[in-house]
Amino acid sequence: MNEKLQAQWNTAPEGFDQPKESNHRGSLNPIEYPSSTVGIKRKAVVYTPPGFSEQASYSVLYLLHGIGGTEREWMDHGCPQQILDNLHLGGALSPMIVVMPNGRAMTDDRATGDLFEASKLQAFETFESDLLQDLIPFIESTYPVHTTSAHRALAGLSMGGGQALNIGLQHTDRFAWVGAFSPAPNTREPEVLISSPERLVEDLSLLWISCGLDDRLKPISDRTHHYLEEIGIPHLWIEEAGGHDWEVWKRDLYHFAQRIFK
Ligand code: FER
Repeated sequence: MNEKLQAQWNTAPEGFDQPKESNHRGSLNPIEYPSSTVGIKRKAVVYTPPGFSEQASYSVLYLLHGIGGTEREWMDHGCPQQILDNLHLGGALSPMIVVMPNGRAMTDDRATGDLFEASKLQAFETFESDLLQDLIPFIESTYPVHTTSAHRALAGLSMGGGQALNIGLQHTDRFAWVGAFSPAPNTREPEVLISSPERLVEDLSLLWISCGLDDRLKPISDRTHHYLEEIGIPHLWIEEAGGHDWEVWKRDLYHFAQRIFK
C-alpha cells in the first residue's frame, strides 16, 4: 500500500469523536429481543441516525464488541454516536442504523468472572445462531430497513472481529460487507475460515481487516491477510499505528462506516 493511503488510516479529523453543535442528532436506544437460541430476552443497543424516519429505508451495520465487553461496550468506550452523527451531518454515510448486540450468547452474558472460561468462549460461537435466527429477524421486523445482503454489514473488534470473520465469511448470502478490527484468536484458521473462495469473491463488496502494529494479536491478522493474498481474494488490509485499544477501533469505525453500503 502506498504511503499516502497508509497515512489515511492512522488519522481521523480533529474532533471526529466529539459532539458538534447541531439540532440534528441521532440517538442510542437500548432494546430487547426474544432469543430462541438462548431462551431468554437479550439486550442490544441501536443507533438511529439524525433525521431517522419510519418512512425511509435503512441499511444495517451489526457492530460487535470484545471479550471484556457487552452490548454497551461501543457506547461506553467508542463514541459511536459522535462519530456517526458527525459523518451523517457531513453527508459522508449512506442511510444506516447500527445495531450493537451482546456477542456472548448465554444466559449470564455480563462481562464478569473468568472471561476465558470455556463456556464463555463457546457463547461467542453460539452467537452465530442468535444473530442469524433471532436478532436479524427481530431488527428487520421492527425497523424500516432493507433486507438484502447488500444492505447488511457485520463488523467488530477483537473477539467481535473474529466473530465477524467466522460468521460473515460463512454467510456471504447474508452480509456483503465484513470488517474485522484487530481480530482475536477465536478467528478460525484460514483454510477453515475460507471454505469457498469463489463464493467470497462473488458475494462480498468489502472485506476489511485492520490491526494496530503494536497489537500482540497482530499475528492473527497477518495469518488471515497472507492467506487471502495467496489465494487471490480481494480485501482491504490495514496496518495502522497503535495497539489493542480504542484509539484504533474508533478510527476503524470512522473509516469503515464511510465505505459500506455504497
Ligand atoms: C486470546 C487473547 C485475546 C483470546 C481472545 C482474546 C480466545 C480477546 C481479546 C479481546 O476481545 O479484546 O487468547 O482467545
